[in-house]
Amino acid sequence: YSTNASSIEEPIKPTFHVDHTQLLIDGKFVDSASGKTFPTLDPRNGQVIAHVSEGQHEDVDRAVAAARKAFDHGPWPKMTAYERQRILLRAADLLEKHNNELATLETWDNGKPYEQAAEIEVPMLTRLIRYYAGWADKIHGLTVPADGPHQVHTLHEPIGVAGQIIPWNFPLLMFGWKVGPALACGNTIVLKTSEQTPLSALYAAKLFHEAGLPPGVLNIVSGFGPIAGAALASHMDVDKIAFTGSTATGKIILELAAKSNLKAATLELGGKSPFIVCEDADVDQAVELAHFALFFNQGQCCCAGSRTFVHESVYDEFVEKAKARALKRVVGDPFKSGVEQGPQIDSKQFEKILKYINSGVENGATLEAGGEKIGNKGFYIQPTVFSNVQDEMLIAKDEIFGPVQTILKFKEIDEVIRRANNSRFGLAAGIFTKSIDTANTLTRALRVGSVWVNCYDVFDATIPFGGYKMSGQGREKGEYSLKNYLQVKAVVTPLKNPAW
Ligand code: TXE
Repeated sequence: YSTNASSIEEPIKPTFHVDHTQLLIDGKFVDSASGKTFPTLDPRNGQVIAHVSEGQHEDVDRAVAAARKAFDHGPWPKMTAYERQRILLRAADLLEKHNNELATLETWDNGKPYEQAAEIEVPMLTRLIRYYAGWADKIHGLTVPADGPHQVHTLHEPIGVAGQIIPWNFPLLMFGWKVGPALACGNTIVLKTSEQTPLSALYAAKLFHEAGLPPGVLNIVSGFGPIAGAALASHMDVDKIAFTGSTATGKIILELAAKSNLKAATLELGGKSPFIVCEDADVDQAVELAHFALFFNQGQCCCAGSRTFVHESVYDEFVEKAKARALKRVVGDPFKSGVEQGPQIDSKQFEKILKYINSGVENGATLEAGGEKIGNKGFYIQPTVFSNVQDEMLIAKDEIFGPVQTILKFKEIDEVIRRANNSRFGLAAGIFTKSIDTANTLTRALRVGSVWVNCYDVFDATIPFGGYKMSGQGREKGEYSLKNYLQVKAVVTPLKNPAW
């Protein structure tokens, strides 16, 4: 790997003052009922960025009560769709205006390259909010041609109070994927951020209020999963819960939803996505794309292309070039221009990844590049490449969620279909081929929610995203996500004169 060691030893200090650290309830920043706070840490050196109010049961109750009131008494769900749309468009304008502040918070709290946050992720959030603003006045029901003398139509109504729990890998984008469709449909929200990255969503939510969002419509509770998250998922006054995170926690969420009030649930969970390089592939391009598919965002992507299947005819060349590319990856302070990879989010993830790397070595995979931590400060890990990986190794089965590429060899298309599908996950897949027939065959055979052919991680606001199998339930983004936040009411009236 290529690194600027001094940039890791002496992190750049952001010239930005963190102002919003309290809970956002009923349109106001407030302390938690207990007065407790928790530190949010800079992954570059483990130092405290800010102390953030810690929401617990009582705070979740307060936030849900505010959201309930804002839903039941309005004005939000009762406004015209056009008024809601205008507020969302104004919010998007403010997100755009404060692009760099949002990106600074994102990089500081999460460790991702600033250029990635400022040039890709915050603009994607803005675009996404505009996309959902566009939907606000295009949500409508159907006229139904029922048998008998009845006039039948459906109303598409907001579900009510939506509980939303998000992870730390894309704090702002996950915030957008959740609040965009929920607000467009007229719901009110209590959103719990991840305890690792509470800062950027507080700032973004403040901008929504500046844009004219009425109090109580969007409440943000920072806090820990088993306390604040569990209180939200099991709350009797929450009508819907949306979750992104690990498969293990997803199971808990579903259980809490069922045991409380059977609230509707959508889940976006882990993955172990295959990236399949066929024999006709341009190896240089395939190497670059496979590298991006795995290493993007420090490897902390639910849809990371984390099983790189390469056809035997190009395998050796691919491994050599993948290794060379990983060795060239620029690791360093994410605030520094040109840096491709920053630190992992925290010590827990850092240790987990190093353990998987050890298991790969112990199980006999060939360590081609990396394998070690970098420096003594923060949570930096060398871009790591394993070849000769076998399907039954842990590194080929579990979600590592770090910069560790595992390269497997295949011979036949039928064989790679079987092996790619032999996973409890089914989130995404990449296919790299020049043959339309191979692409079509693989596209239809793979049991996953997204297939990227000769591309990867294309995350336009319009494209639905979600998992098969244990990668989740439901779809986010695009028109499909509206369904998560709408009830359908059938209205039947007798026809006085059926002849007409
Ligand atoms: O996830 P958790 P963690 C995967 C990835 C990673 C692993 C663990 O493999 O290594 O999960 O990460 C909240 N009730 N992904 O521990 O626990 C928590 O506060 C209610 C994949 O960070 O799933 C946070 O807000 N909520 C993933 C959110 O759940 C609970 C992104 C996610 O945390 C809770 C992140 C509980 N009992 C990790 N326990 C993806 N799909 O993109 C925790 N939470």
